[in-house]
Amino acid sequence: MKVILKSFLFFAPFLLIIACGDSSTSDTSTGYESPNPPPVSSKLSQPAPATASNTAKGLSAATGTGTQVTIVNGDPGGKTGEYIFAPDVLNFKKGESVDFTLTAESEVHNFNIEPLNIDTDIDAGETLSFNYVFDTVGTFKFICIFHEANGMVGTITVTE
Ligand SMILES: [Cu+2]
Repeated sequence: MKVILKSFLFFAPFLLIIACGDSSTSDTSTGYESPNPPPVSSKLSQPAPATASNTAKGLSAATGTGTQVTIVNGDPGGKTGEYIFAPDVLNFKKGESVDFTLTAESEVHNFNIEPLNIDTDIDAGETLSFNYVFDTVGTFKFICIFHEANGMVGTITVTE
């Protein structure tokens, strides 16, 4: 009796291997992997289709109701043909809620207003958006930290 049990235990792993081998050759090679990945990928893809542009990391999502400002982060490989913010001069009223939409042309760019703690990178070809309410009156310089020396600077003026 013990010998039979022992031999069954010895052969059991082989039987499993054979069973797995049979079904994996009749299926595609991903047959055993497929039950898990789909839920993961569908979770990841959920936030993306919500809007055409993604929210910049660490900033508030665009409201869709504030002042809409679209800025192109230009570069020599893009339509603008130069390192530039287009537009580079913006004027707002104190308390104004602004939805920014930033598009990087052919390089990685950045949008930084240091005193307001606004700092986000924008990957090449990517569009990011965020909302910001300007509560402080003043003149604020915005820059691309990568291309400030190349002239990627702009000015936001907030008045009463
Ligand atoms: Cu740049």
